[in-house]
Amino acid sequence: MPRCYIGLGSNQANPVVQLQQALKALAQLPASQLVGQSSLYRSAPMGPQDQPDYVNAVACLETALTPLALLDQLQAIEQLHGRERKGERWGPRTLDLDLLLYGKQSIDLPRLTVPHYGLEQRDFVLQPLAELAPQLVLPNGRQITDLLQTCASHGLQRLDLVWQA
Ligand code: A4P
Ligand code: MG
Repeated sequence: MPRCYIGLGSNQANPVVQLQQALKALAQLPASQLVGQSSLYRSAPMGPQDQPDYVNAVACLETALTPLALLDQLQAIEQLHGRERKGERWGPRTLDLDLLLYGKQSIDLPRLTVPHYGLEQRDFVLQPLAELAPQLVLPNGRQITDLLQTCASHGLQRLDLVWQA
């Protein structure tokens, strides 16, 4: 089964609890197995600055779901968490689940771009990914650890908290 990486983010309604519940939901997805999760990280907001800090993490799934079926499942979990799409780019959210990587595939569909478009520029994605899979190489041949050294910093701070599915 392909190995997939999911980015989790929240900056509203108790972000740590949001991510904890999302991890449990990911562990219960059909035809899938949760095989890893990074630490939780606090980060300053990218985009509008008049919003709370985020908590971010990355989870790793092995799944027999197709990429679009997995996206459907991720969006259903977001909806269960009261996510409202208000249209403000990079605005605050209770829960954001991004499909970062799906095996070694590159996907370019109207609803789904993989690798996720922001992956290479975001330390709050790259750092937890590097923690989970330091040897990871993107479909374009770039190494996670190399990208991490050149991307902008959002003052990432690893939280000393245990979270479990
Ligand atoms: N979509 C296409 N590709 C994907 C993919 N790989 N994974 C489509 C998930 N969705 C994908 O998503 C919009 C559409 O993208 C979906 O309908 C799906 O079909 P969305 O979740 O409604 O949009 P969004 O997340 O509000 O927009 P955007 O621009 O993707 O937001 P980002 O990039 O996720 O940024 N600061 C910190 N520190 N930490 C954060 O986590 N997050 C954001 C949101 C802003 N600032 C942040 C953080
Ligand atoms: Mg998103």
